[in-house]
Amino acid sequence: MTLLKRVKKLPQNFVWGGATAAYQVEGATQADGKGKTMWDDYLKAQGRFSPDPASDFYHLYPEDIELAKLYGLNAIRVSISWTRIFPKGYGEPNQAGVDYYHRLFQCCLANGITPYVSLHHFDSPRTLFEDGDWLNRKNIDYFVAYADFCFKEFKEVKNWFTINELISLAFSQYIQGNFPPSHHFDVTSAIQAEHNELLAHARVVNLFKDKGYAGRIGLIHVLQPVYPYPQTPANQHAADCENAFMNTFLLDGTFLGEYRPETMALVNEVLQKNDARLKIEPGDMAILKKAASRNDYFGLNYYQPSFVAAYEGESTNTFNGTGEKGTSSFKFKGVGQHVKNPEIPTTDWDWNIYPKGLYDELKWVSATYKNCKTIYITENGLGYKDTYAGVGQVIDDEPRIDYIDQHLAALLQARKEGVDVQGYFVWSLQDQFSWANGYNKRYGLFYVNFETQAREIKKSAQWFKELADTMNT
Ligand code: BGP
Repeated sequence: MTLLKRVKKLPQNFVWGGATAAYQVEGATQADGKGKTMWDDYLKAQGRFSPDPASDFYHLYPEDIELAKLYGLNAIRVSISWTRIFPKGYGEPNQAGVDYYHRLFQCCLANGITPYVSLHHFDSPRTLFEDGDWLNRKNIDYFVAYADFCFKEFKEVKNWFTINELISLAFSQYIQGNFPPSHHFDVTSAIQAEHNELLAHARVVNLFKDKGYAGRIGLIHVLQPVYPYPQTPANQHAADCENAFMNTFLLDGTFLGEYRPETMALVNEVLQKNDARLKIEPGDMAILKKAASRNDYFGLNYYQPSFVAAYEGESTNTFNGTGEKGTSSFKFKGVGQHVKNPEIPTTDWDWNIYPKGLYDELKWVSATYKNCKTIYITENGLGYKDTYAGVGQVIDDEPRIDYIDQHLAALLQARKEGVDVQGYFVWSLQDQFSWANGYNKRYGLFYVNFETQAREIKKSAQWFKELADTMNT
């Protein structure tokens, strides 16, 4: 049966969304009292690219929301930039920032687009970052206060996410080194940041429920399945270690409120081999436990799996930030090294294209974590060098259509087998810069001409509209 026919079987309230993140789309990084994030000076010092004007969503959001509506979407993922609300991360709120988000949410609702809102998407306040970011437990108190403020203030929002992709943040900051503060294989900081962010999430969920705020709340993890390649007992063990460190530790903490002994055996092996430690303070696990059954849903981001072989040498990595195939490498002492599976196609940024990984993760999560009932795919999409075709010309992005088509088919298969997936957000709504790759890695359904800020339609947007229309007729 074709995808179109299968999509027709989805419930009318299935969520078709486009995803964004504040810092990646808004621009206006110094406007209207906004405080600095950990990125502003870092990007400048590294001479990477300017976060201004990005996709100028700060001013052009009405246009983007109208496009979303025209092309059949009924939802959008946005994040609130903490430093638009609290320029230092705490203290007095900045009214201009508060007003901006009211305007944005009201514009969404007026267009029949439901906002799904994250409180933290990689853009920690600069002041708090300098004090240790998530490694400093005081950061958690400030985050809880900021969340409480948002819940009280933005009554028009009914769907919340606390933090986006805890692992990507910790991993990029402290293992891979391509997010500030650019540490390499600082395993103690990575695992501690994971735990502290889980704690922050759990405290916010508990507050949301204890205070009886209206609406739903959850968090977002990116799941990157890990497969041994080739299949040998040693490579299987390497895959198990990486899976525990990257995925299971966080899912256990989120949905069980405990780190299972079998998970910790593998995580501890990784820690020991890297002379690393995790500090759990008295009372932490009770907070996680209380929150574990209180998540209303789970936001699952999926892009790619890793293929892994055992590796005991020193840790090293190179990062493909340019889109030149074959320039990335990753070797993590005592965990494993990433290898190329010749049967699996890759993107120009060396990301494996493997839709079955999404199916596998959906099945695994729903079978393993009974508290994880409702799932939204909150990000999925293809980073691609789209070719501009001129003003008013539709951009041909067939590979993106293929990518989304295959991943939706995996989602539908998992749904058919009983996994409760209630929505799909394509990453991304419009083109936006990529944190570690800049402006040439595009994901949008809508093309952004970064010179003029004009929007152009891509074929994938037309294709997405056909899907949405099919469902609604
Ligand atoms: C996710 C992030 C997004 C986005 C996406 C694509 O990890 O939540 O913000 O950036 O990945 O990643 P990249 O831009 O590195 O290709």
